[in-house]
Parts: sequence; C-alpha cells; structure tokens
Amino acid sequence: MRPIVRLAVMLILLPVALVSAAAADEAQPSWDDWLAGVRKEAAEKGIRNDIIEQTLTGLKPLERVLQSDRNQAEFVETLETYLAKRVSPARVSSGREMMSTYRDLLDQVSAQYGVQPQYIVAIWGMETNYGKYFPDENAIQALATLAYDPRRGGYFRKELFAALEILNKDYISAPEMKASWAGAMGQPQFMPSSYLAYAQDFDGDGHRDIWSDLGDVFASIANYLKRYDWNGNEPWGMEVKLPEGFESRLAEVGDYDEGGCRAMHSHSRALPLSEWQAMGVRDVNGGDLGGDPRRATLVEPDGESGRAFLAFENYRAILRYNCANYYAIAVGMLADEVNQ
Ligand SMILES: [Ca+2]
Repeated sequence: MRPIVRLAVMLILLPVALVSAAAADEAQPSWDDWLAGVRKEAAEKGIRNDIIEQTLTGLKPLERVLQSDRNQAEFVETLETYLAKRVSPARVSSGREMMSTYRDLLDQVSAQYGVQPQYIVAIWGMETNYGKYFPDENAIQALATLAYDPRRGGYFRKELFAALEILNKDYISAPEMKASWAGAMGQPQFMPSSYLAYAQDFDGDGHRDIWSDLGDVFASIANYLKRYDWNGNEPWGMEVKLPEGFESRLAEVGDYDEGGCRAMHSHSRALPLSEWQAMGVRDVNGGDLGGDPRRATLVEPDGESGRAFLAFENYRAILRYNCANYYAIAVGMLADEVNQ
C-alpha cells in the first residue's frame, strides 16, 4: 500500500512543486539519474551516439519552462474577446500581404496538397503571427524538463524521444530545433510526434525545415489538413442566423454522434444545408442557404445567446490541428478575411 499512498500525496503536492522539490521526493529520481535513463533508452531506440552526446550531455532542466507550465492563466474568454485578439485588423492586413507576397509558393503548395492558400495562411497566422513570433527555447531542453516533471511526464517523454528521432533522421540540426516552452516547434507549432507524422520537405533539400523554409512550412500545414481529409473545393463553414424559438427544434436534431475530438461533441448532428434552410436558418446577412445537399453541423460556442455557425467537414480537420471551437472558427474567419 505504501507506494500507492506516496503517489497520491505526490499528485496532490506536485502542481505547486518545482524541480528541486520534486527531486527531494524519494519516489522521484534525481535529474542526473533520470537523464541517464533517457540516454540508455535513446540508445536502445537507435538514436546515434553523436546526437545523444550533442543534446543530452550536461543537459539541465529549465526552471522557466516549469514556471510557464504552472502559470497558465485561465482567462474567462468569450468568442468575442478571442476573435478580437486572433482575428484583429492588423492580423487580417498582414495576412492579405502574405497572400500576395507568397502567391506563387502558396499556389504550388495548394495544387500539390489540395488545400486552399487562405487556410494555410490563416493557420500560419494563428500559430506564430506569420512567423513573426519565433519561440526559441531549445526543444530538447524544454521537452526534457516537462518529461522529468511528473505532472505530464509520460506525454512529454514520448515527445522527447520523437524530437531525438527528428535529429536522428537529420531533418533539422539540434541548434535549429527551437520550440515554445511547451515543445511546439517552428512556424506551424508542431509537437515532435506531429512533425514526424506530417512535416514535409517541399523543396527537396532533405530537411523538413518548418523553422525557416516557407515552402516546408506551408506544405507541412497543408499536409496536416490533407491527412484529415481536407476538401479543397469546400469552405470551412459559415456564420448563420437562427430563427426565433430555434432551440427546441435544435433539440430534435440531436447531438453530433460521429466521433471526433471533444470540441465536436458540442455540435448538433450533421444535416444537409437544405434541411437547415427548411428549418429557417439563414446566412449571417439573412440570405438563403439554398437547396445545397452538403451536410453541416451547428455549433453555438457561447451557447444560445452567442453567435451560431454551420460547420462543414473541413472544420473537423481544423479541429485536428487544435481541438477548440474558438480556434477553428477563428481560422475559418481569418481565412475568409485574408482571401478578400
Ligand atoms: Ca526542405
């Protein structure tokens, strides 16, 4: 029983404990012992010795990474406050500039992956403000710090080994592999496991350089969406107006029942646009939805007093990038804005 009791105490105490305090707990190995275990496992996984030496020898945890992890403020945000920050006039106008500056490259990527340029630009803008925000923590150091910390250690340990695998494949060099404090890398902010699954070498130079090569950045974002069944001939969705007393009818439609990440569970069942039209739903300007047979789910991210949206299949691919309705709506609206 004792180890279980000790674990329970640890789980209660650790949210406020820092590395030094955690190291003092006898259930937690010292940083050096822990790192020795990582080195051994890396070697067993086939990571080259020069990579292990270069990245893990003398590695120290980063206190500021843990501080950031502990200090994630919980803002009470509404869709309006979220959109005001993420789809600001400045971000829209930068996005239009990017659409025009990188037109040729975006068109090439778009043709190859079947994702319209405005969605690539919108995700790029949402993640790193079109590459102007450049997180510059050492990815291995940030990931190792969070992997050592018991709070979410299992998740980050897997990401740490994925990051070592990226270096082992020579997709990027260790000094170039910069990340946010939480380990999200480069201009599209991919976690290492997503990088291994989706990052692309668009210019064919042997590197998947999502930090500084824009072809690789755009292709990696597009590939991510494509892998989640993006349809290049369809939009993301649209804002709509609901008729008076609609909520009782919506209850008859029922909840979304086809899986997907947690943000989908607040959507209605998918219905053809023609059925939404028949129920009195109109576009945000009051115009007809028409007899379109495409299916869309209804989402009211702030409940029935807030704005309402119909989401097409592509919306679900955006949620795979970041499973939050505010995020997907902001990407969709920013894409619409930068495409004008
Ligand atoms: Ca490349």
